[in-house]
Amino acid sequence: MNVLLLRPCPGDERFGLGPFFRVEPLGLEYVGAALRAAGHDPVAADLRFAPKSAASWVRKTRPRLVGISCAHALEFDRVLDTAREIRRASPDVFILVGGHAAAVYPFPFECDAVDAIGIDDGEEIVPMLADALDRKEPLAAVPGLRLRTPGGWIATPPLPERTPLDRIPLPARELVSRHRNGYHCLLFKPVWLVETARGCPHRCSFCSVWQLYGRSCRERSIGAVTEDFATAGDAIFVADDLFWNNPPRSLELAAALKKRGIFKRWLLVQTRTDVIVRNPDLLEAWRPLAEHFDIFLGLEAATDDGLAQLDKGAGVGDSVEAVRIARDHRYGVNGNFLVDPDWSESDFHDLWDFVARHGLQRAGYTILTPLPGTEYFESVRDRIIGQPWHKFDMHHVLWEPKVGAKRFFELYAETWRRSILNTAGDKRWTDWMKQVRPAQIPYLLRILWRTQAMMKPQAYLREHGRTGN
Ligand code: B12
Repeated sequence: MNVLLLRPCPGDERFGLGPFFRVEPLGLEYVGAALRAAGHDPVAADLRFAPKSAASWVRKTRPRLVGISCAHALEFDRVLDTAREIRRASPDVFILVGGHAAAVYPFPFECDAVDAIGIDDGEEIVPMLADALDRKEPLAAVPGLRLRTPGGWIATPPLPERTPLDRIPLPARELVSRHRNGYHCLLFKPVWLVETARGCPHRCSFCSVWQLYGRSCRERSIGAVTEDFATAGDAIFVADDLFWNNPPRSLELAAALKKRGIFKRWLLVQTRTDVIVRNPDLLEAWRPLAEHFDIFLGLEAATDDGLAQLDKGAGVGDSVEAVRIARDHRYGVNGNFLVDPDWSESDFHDLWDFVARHGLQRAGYTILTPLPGTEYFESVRDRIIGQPWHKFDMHHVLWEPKVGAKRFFELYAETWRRSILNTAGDKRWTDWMKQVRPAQIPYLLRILWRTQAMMKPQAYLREHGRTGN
């Protein structure tokens, strides 16, 4: 069966660094590999690149099934627009929506433009759905779906067990290879996205990952990951929710990669502070695998109370020590703090002091946002009625901040001004220019130009007042 897999354009990317971290749709590549293994014929299109019209892809590929991916809640409206466009172009095609945000919170998609929503990983359910459509079998027997029926939306039975990641050992990267040069993370281009494990055992209140996967963690085999690293390019973003979660396995993986002669220009991984504090040997084992090695750390808060309120399960002592260990091992440390709309002025001052004291100018700041699929979302439901989905990007506030919108955005912009990205701060335009090759200057200028908006309270206030897209 011809199957069209679509990665839609996310829409509003006015804030944040989304456009500068454009990575391949790895989930669709695994789904595509699974469809191929089942004898189907998938085509994948990344609508962030031309041709951007979903309808033109439908006309070109004549699919019986279209799968649309939705990783982020901020994309809900765009995904629905894409589904409607396909419905108009080809009323009989079966339209399936899936991906993290759709699986964890499928309800916005329960409408006529969509036929089913995948509420689990796609490697098993998408080929089973394609088979059932092919054989005209009842779709209610296909597991892991919310399904539109003449009597309304129903849930099909769950998968008997979580899909083992080695069921599909390697993604079908060739499905989007025409876009490879468009995939980049800041100045690293092209970039490959690689997954070695999925899930997280912790229970941070703002995160929807553990809630979808029931705090489970699945790993790919060392052989599959080594092969993936060996065949991917020299700049890799590791998609794992929690890198180094299983220390013995991580050491084994580092040894296998070293044995295979793998050395990359750039690696980026995401992990927790307490994982680093408990396992400095892991940082030592992994560091020789890349020339530049960045760690993205969820620092989240500047006080133990702040961390406890987020159910982080680690303290600021861990943050400080993790940063020290990572720096000692020559890792680039990029952290993120969460700024709560319910903060008072003193909370901002605590954050600024912490950042200055520990030299954390490379950190970023996002607004604590109730993402659908979290208990936090359920607990503030009444405060966010009517908020458009594009505002769930962690750069908007969804209710009136405690100190008032105007003051909140002044303080938030002031927070960003303390970051390395502030070209009026310690690191000037000219200092940035000196660090890059001449050909990279126009792109760097675009990044810096865009990030300056994050330091202007008026820019946020304008957004705060907007209701439409
Ligand atoms: C890579 C990534 C990014 C990248 C790239 C995204 C992009 N725009 O290209 C970057 C760094 C830019 C990014 C940014 C952000 N991200 Co992000 N990101 C991820 C991450 C870590 C990995 C996704 C991935 O590729 N996983 C590996 C693949 C193999 O898995 P998968 O995509 O889930 O695919 C499987 C299933 O979902 C399913 N599936 C996928 N597609 C389809 C389609 C169909 C039809 C079906 C049936 C099934 C299906 O099958 C696949 C195979 O099993 C996820 C974490 C996660 N666990 O999802 C967060 C995550 C999706 N991001 C998140 C967030 C919050 C953000 C930001 C808002 C963060 C911020 N601070 O600004 C920004 C938004 C950027 C923007 N404007 O778009 C949240 C989303 C929560 C939510 N409910 O909305 C997540 C879940 C992280 C978290 N712990 O909370 N992100």
